[in-house]
Amino acid sequence: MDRRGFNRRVLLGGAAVVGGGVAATSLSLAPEAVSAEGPARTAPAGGQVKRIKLYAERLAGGQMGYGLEKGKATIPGPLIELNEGDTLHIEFENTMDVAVSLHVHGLDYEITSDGTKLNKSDVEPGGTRTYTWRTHAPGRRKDGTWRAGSAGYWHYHDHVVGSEHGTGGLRNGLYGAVIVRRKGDVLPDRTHTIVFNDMLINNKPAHSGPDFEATVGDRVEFAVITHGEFYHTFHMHGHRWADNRTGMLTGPDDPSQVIDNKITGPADSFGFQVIAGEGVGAGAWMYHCHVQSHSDMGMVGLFLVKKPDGTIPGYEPHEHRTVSEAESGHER
Ligand SMILES: [Cu+2]
Repeated sequence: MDRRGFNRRVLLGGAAVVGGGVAATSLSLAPEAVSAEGPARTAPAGGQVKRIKLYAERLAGGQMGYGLEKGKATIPGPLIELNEGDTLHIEFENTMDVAVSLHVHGLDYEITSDGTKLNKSDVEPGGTRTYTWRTHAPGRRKDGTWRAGSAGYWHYHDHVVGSEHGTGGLRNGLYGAVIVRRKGDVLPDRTHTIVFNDMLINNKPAHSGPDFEATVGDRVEFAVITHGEFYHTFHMHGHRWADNRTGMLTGPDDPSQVIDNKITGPADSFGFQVIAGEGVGAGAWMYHCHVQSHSDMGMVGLFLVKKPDGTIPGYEPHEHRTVSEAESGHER
């Protein structure tokens, strides 16, 4: 089923009538006004045991990546999505000529899945190891205090290449996003991972994106991670989000601040969803680090929001900039 088509409602003036009531619309204000109405798909309860294979591989130019299949490693590595209560067994194979590991933030794991030399949980060249990550829903402890659930925008990375902290592995591209959802969390149409890694984004050359495509009305999720030596400020043009766990307001009384710029330092991660072009229409919307010298040095990419006919007003791709990130988006 084309879920994007299902979720996308482009209303050409006039209020929509949904379920017998008049939809809350500012929809008729502009010809391209959009809404994310219609039943949003939501995350189910967790509790499943899932298994994947993951490979660490050398890539061209001295880079390294994680991949779900041999020969298909990417930077960032594959997006891993879980629901609170799920357990994930990762059969991890090291195809490289140096030891490597898998270390995750935010999830539950025993010390044997730490992914460090300290705990002898790394993987020698040619070796395999199963890492197990667990997640849990929030709940009350016996002592009456509240235990947070696992839901959030997290990430995984190598912890042994180059140094006992994986400094070389991180620099070379051994990182990826993990999203743990809570039952009822709204699911996006597509997810993109953006990693500010030193002065690069997703280890791409400066001034070369990555760019991400969407059509007006798509519900697009971004998982934003930072690695390396510097702090950055993530800014996206024309779109905003809530500074909370999901990046979305839970209702009119949600006190979360709505922002379009967020400071982020090494190993931080956050995420949010936007309705592409909501209230602003199609366009080549920049996202970039807002530390001025960093943006000037090329920490910038484009959120290419197309009209339903596929065009982007006012946008002419530069020769050096190709729309190439569709394949890295995690489509539902
Ligand atoms: Cu920066």
